[in-house]
Amino acid sequence: MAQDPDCIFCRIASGDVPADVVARTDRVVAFRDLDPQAPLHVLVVPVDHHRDVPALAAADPEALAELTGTAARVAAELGDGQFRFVFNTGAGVGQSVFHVHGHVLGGRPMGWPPG
Ligand code: IU
Repeated sequence: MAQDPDCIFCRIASGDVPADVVARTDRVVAFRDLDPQAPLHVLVVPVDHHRDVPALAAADPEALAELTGTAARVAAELGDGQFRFVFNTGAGVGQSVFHVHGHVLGGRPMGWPPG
């Protein structure tokens, strides 16, 4: 499905719902997370609707590559270029919005393993 009218990230990507957009290409949009967990916390999403990162990789690998490049560009332009890139995949590990989104996190030291 290209767009799901009931999906909040489809609506942000189309501009229907406002967000603090920091980067945009034809295929992907990056916007600041509403509940930031680090000084830099941006979500990078494809414009088209895919429920999670494996689905995006299978359907449109070029969009996944562009999403990754956009994450790196945002981290370089808004931070120091170092970033943690997280795709929660499944409700059991914390995915709450089922439109694939990569969390770009940076600007503070981070522990490992993640909680
Ligand atoms: P998760 O990996 O699916 O749990 O991440 C969803 C994120 O989307 C979470 O960090 C929310 O704060 C964020 N978010 C947002 O930035 N804007 C929104 O309108 C909604 C969620 I809904």
